[in-house]
Amino acid sequence: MKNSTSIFSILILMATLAFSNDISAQANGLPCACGKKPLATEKTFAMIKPEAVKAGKSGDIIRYIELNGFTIQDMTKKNFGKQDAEQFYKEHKGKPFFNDLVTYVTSGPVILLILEKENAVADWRKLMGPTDPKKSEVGTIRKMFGTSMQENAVHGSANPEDAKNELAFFSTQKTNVA
Ligand code: RTP
Ligand code: MG
Repeated sequence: MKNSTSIFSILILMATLAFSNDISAQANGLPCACGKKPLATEKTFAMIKPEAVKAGKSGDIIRYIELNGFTIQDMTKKNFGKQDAEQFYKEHKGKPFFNDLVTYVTSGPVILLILEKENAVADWRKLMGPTDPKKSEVGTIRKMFGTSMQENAVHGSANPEDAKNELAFFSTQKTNVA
């Protein structure tokens, strides 16, 4: 009788722990094993741009990224060469700001990141805010850390196709130690 009571108590304890884990996961906005299918995560590419790195803002930006539910899956600090920058921003070749953009992005070290969470590509663009910090909403990174249309603190992949290409670009940058 005593044995069956203690087995029963252990079962109750296990069920309570499982239930409370689900509750705390939900309270933190994290995916939980609540009997539902776990949410699929997605990866996106991010970059902290030279003026933000130079100004010592990268720590605050990374903290803010994590506070918004992203996991830093990988990260590296790099100096972009001219060719890398031209290749990376090739969609803008021929636009009036292209040469300035290449000069800017090669002006100092950048921090390249792979971010992971469900809906990472769209959510990261949302957290960044629009290109012009003046048009960005309160709470976006560009509003808080950007200073001009060009010096807007961060980059993010525009869509899942760009994310795929830029994640591959990250791998080449990480292995290519300058
Ligand atoms: P990003 O690619 O860096 O995430 O920025 P974005 O999508 O918001 O903007 P995009 O049109 O792709 O422009 C790339 C970067 O070029 C600089 N820019 N300068 N002076 C200008 O008119 C101008 N326009 C764009 C910015 O650094 C912009 O983020
Ligand atoms: Mg862009």
